Amino acid sequence: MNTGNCRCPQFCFFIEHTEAPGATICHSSPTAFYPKILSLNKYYREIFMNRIIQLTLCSTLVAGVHASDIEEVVVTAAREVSTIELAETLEITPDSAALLRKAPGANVNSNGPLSGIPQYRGMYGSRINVTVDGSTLSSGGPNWMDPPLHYAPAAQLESLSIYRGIAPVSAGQETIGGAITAKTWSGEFSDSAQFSSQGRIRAGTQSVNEGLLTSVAVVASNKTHRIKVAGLTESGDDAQFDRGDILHTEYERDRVDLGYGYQRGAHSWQFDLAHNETGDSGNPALPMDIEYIDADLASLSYDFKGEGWNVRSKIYHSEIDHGMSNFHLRQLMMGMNPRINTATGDSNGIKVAIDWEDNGGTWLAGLDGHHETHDSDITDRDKIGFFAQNFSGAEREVWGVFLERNQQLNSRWRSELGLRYNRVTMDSDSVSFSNPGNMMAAMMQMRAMAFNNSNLKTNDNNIDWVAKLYYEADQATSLYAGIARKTRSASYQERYLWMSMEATAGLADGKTYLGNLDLDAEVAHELEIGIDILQDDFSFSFRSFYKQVEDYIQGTTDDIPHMGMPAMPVADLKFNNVDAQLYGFDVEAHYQLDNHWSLNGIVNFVRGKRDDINDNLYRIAPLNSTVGITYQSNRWAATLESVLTNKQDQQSTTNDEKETAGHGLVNMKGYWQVSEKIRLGGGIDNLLDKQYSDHLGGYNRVANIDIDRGDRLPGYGRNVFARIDYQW
Ligand SMILES: [Cu+2]
Repeated sequence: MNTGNCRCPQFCFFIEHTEAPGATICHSSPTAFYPKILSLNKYYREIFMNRIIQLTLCSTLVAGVHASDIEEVVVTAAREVSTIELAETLEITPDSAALLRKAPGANVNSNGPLSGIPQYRGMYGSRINVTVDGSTLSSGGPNWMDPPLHYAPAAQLESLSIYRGIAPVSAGQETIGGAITAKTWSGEFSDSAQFSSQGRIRAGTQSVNEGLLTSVAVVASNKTHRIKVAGLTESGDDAQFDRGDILHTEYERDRVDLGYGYQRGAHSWQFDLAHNETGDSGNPALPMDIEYIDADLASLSYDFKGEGWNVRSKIYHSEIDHGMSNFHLRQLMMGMNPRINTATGDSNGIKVAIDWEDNGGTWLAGLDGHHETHDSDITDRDKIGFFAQNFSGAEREVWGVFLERNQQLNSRWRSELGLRYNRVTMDSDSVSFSNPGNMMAAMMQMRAMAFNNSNLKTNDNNIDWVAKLYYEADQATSLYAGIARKTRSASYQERYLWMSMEATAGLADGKTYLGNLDLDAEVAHELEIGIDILQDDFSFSFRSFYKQVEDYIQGTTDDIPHMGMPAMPVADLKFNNVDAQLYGFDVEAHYQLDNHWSLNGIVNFVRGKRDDINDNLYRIAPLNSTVGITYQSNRWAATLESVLTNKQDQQSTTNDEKETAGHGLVNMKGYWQVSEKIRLGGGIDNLLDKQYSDHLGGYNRVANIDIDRGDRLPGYGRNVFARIDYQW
């Protein structure tokens, strides 16, 4: 093996003393390790990443390294981040959130094919901080038909990472439920003044919904400039299951991206533009379907690498226009009015972080600001005079400052300490309602007036802190313990939903909700312990957590105004502060049987319940496991996978949640590396065409002879997929 001019002796030692195929280059800069390791097979990469923990400080101190690169390398090493490398996936799923099931503790609340909402250890939605290339995106739709990962199509990603357990305070502003970072593939600067090109072309198809995917990304770069052009088009028909079609799960999305990077000396700049057009796409678990989502995204970042200190900064902007209806895809339900909801969501943000090092470790200090504004208007196809302002100029602004310290206490002990302060300011414009000739109109107008006359502006001052300790017991074993306080202020839906609606950021429980101007911020205290074992042919990583949440925001039947009689409340639920706790564990293990055969497994368990009353939390993933056996040869590999999901009978009574039966699925997939540049991949999901329902998949809201309304939506039937990747 070529160990190049590696400056870190331990690293060279590792490379020289393993037979890791593909580990041919050791760069002088530790930042360059990361891309190179991708060429290793997964097993060796795991070992590699774990070994890096031993040279954490070594790599930190050897060269001026990017804070985030270090963080990524180091935390992966410590099993603090689960990273899914998209180049290694074989699926053609349009929904990046669905890929999260590969990471321990993670799952997805699925409301439609492009609308997956990440769930991590029982928390989801705005409780999880999602960034795409460092930008925080606020969904445009009040029901999160476009969750933040909607703007990170799987085919364009380089990696999707989720912080394991307690996220560092630097990972995002509000990380009470965790933090996810999606990274788009952007190519590399080269070493010479000559321009050369790199590219990734991917085409795929699948049988379950006649899904098609074409994605092209081309980069021209030299050592100073890097220009990227990328395009994506994907579509699918309604998906099938054992007994028929799942109406409406069709989708279509097109996207173009332009990027320009410039680096000179210690300075680097990156400017990115993206335009996303999502067309007719179903959301069978929600009351409406997507007609369009037009989004423009822009960001500019500037980084400086100094001697022993670095600066990273970014500004970003996004504008989202979204239209949906309850009649253009699905059949209008009897007795319902044909309604059109148009919504806009704009967000702006800034992030600045400085890191520097001293003898004992690194400091990271930062400032971030994020501002979002939302409008949502409802009109009627057949009635010109009908107009309801669901949200009007609903604003949410968060300013945060943080300080983080990573310290090597001695050869065995390492710590991470973090402190963050967030100030959350929210406000809303006045709302209006008109429905000429309708009996209820006067009452609605009175409620709009009462809302407008309320004090709509609120402030929260939130403090987060994190303390983690790692102990390396021996060469192969390390122990971990962490405690944290994390906060989250109410979303604009939870606060400003003045008219009773299902606009709940995708809860999909079929309930109408009212917002609450008096909501306090959620405060979670969490304790987490873990053990990581890493031997040459065996790795095992276990985490157990307990989280107590004060003022958890949950819909309850308290304080709902009624229409003259208590038996006639104006909404099913109103957002209120309650108390909750979540606890559980997740495990990831790998066993290399010999040079070719390996076993991989994940087990996830979480329990979520109310503390103030005897009830469970809503939409919590049941106990589940994924076990795969892989045969890996030089040019091809094949995996057979079993996914077992337990029943969920600890469901929320408050949300009238239905229990779900357990099920088992068998999947298989594989690839053939035809040449250095061409790879063919494919597989069959749900090989046995089993009929099942995912507890996180919601209930059918669409007229469909194959599925009753109100029944749990079935999972997709047998799906044969194939994909070709061309990379240079
Ligand atoms: Cu929508």
